[in-house]
Amino acid sequence: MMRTTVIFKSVAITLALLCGMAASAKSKTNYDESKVPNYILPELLTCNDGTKVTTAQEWESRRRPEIMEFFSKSVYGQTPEGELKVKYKVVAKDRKALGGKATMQQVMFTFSNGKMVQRALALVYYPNSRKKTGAPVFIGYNFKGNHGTSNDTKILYSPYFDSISNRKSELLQRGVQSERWPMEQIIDRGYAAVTMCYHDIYPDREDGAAQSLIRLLPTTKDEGSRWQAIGVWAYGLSSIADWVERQPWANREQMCVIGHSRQGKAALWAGVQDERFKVVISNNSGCGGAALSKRVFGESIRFITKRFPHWFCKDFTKYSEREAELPFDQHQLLALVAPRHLYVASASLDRWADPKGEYLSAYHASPLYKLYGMKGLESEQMPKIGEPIMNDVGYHIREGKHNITPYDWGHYLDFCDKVFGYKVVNK
Ligand code: GTR
Repeated sequence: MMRTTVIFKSVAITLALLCGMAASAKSKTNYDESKVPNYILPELLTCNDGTKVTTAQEWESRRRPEIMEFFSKSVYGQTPEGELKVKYKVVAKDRKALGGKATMQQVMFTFSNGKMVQRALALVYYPNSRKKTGAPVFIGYNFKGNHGTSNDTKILYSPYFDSISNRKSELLQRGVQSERWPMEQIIDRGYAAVTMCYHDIYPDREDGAAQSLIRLLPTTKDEGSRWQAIGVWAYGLSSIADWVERQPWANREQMCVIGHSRQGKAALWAGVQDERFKVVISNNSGCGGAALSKRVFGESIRFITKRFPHWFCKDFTKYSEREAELPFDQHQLLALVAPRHLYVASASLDRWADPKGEYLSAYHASPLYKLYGMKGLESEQMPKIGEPIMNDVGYHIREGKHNITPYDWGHYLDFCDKVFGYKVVNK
């Protein structure tokens, strides 16, 4: 009896070890181009029933809704209908910011559904030079609080950081990510910028929902397609646009949404859903953002849904280690931006985000731009570092690590100047 147990146990241990080895081999991140599976990308211009799309009108009425449905039911989750009441309060203003070139404002957003409220603080800079004509505006989140974007002590702590200040004082560091929001560079080029800490909208933690805007909005019955953090962050970006478009200093026809990395994923999803964003910019957004999932290079669906279970809707996990079964891929998400302008950027050392997958995704979205008589990316070959492409779809790859830098911003500013027809100023 004992012997049998031992044999049984050792078989079980061997089996467990083998399974463990298989699982870890399976889950090993692929950084080898020769190991990219032979994937077939889902068709952009063929409807689910096989009908081919040949006109922009057919795309808008038939194919676009099919792709939209997939991303909202199986990737990011459904954005609920219904609007929240929002009160805006200017809590600080400096008409002579950045040496007099800009006006700085800090605006408290108080979202309410009549029962609960959520506060989020926007940091705004607009150029005094374009006060009369209205400036084009970048809208995007920051990671470390508004105070993390600048050394200026007039900039208040974002509400989320106020709430945790006793616990993690290192998060209260001022200016830690100032190079990610180079306000002076943006202002010198005649642009406005509005940023907010993404934790104010949905704290980026597994249990963040309880402190997020999600509490205030109705949820969909189907649990699998219920929205989570990326969906809510996207909603927050549109809420910022609701305020910006009413500001006299803003050109409401020139709102651009921008995001780095996880915020790039949210910026894409916001840009797809909200047509007021005329330029949509994804900086190093990687898996679940611009990069093609079917290449399974760098970060995978398995990793991202395990490590960040609060980002995508639950149904997205169905494709964990089953990328080949995805009926859609991220090039179709990018195509949903057309005919508005799209810019995708990568960094050479950012293999986790799969630069080639980000490029190819924008390339494979380009037939849609052609359908609209516009010019997307024309070559399957990635451009070299330092050779940005500025067609109706823009792309560049920067030397270096996962980040958003003044170099990246320089290209975004050039692209937007081209899209909006501005003469390049103060470059
Ligand atoms: C990583 C994550 C990526 C990306 C990145 C970031 O840990 O795996 O998908 O979003 O974080 O946001 O910097």
